[in-house]
Amino acid sequence: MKIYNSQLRLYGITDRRWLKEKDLETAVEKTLQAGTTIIQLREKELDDLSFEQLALKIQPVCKQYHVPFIINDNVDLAIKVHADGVHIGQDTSVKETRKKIGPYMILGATAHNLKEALEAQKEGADYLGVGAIHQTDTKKDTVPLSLDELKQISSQISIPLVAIGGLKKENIHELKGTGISGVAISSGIFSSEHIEEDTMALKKEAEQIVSYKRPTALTIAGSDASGGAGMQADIKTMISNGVYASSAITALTAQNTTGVSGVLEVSPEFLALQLDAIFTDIYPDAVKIGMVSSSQLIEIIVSKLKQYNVHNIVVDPVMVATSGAKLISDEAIVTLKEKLLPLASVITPNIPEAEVLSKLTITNKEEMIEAAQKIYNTYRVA
Ligand code: 3NM
Repeated sequence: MKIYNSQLRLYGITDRRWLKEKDLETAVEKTLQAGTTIIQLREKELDDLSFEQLALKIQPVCKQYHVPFIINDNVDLAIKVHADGVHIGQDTSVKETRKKIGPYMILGATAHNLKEALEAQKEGADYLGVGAIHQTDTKKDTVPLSLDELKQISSQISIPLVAIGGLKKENIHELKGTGISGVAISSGIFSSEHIEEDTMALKKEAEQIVSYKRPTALTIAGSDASGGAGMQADIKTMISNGVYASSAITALTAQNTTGVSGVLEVSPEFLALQLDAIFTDIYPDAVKIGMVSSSQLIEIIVSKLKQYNVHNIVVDPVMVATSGAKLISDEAIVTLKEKLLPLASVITPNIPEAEVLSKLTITNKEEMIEAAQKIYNTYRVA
């Protein structure tokens, strides 16, 4: 994910027409200081050169506050200045823009109804601006959108949404329960005589109304008593990235940084029970599979992944602990290769594991690439 829900909480859209501050940089800095989470440079009256010059002034301010810097409409300029993203309206093709900017740049699109929202999502938008909630002087030709329509869009769209159009601290509360990730505001911020104070009030209101689904991930792995690897390390990683973590344990291990002193595997029946419990309740958006030491356990995992139609599967083919201990039987390596790896979207072997999987020796970067290609071709990553 290139943009988090929290980065869309208070989306500031520039407009120098109403500016009370001496210049836009000062205004942007003030609003960022007070909590705006993303900035879009939208200056409809400027020619291309002046827009570019302004972009080069505003971009470093956003960088300083670690806030995404988005260019309105001008895709070529966004690419040229290495903006974090570009936001386009209905007059620009999402599909063509995505092709142009590549997979990593943030792409926002405006949608005025469910049909446009579904189309933009399908064609590669990362988030949507949906409105107009209220009439506004900032944009004259808006299409009115009711709160019921906004709710309907958010219930059918999985990428994050921000509401837009005439939003102010006095009316943001109406948006509670609509499923949006944040509010996009231009005049409410940039026409203010007290940008910091007003930004703080807007942010407070925005925090009250957002509701979003936290991404969920499951780790199927061994327990590492010392917490440096295994499911404990996975859970820490998931939590620090804002992901809800669930876990199914394949084995208990007694280990620390110096070695593994014991392994107690769970029974296949008990692993199946854990997986049923997880998949029938808090369904994971992604699954990561780590240490699974026996064929029988791998067979259970494969059958449950198929039964519950699981996507976004990451397989870490754990074979040898960093401390040197062997963590999987030879028979299980065969089952892992034949049955589990072909289900994976991503495989993350370390170098010794990549050597086993590719049957190649890896001593440099070129050999790493060769091994990766061979593993990809051999196991036909989904
Ligand atoms: N797009 P303010 S409304 C840029 O409905 C824009 O597509 C809209 O500015 C749409 O916060 C809008 O000043 C203007 O109302 C938002």
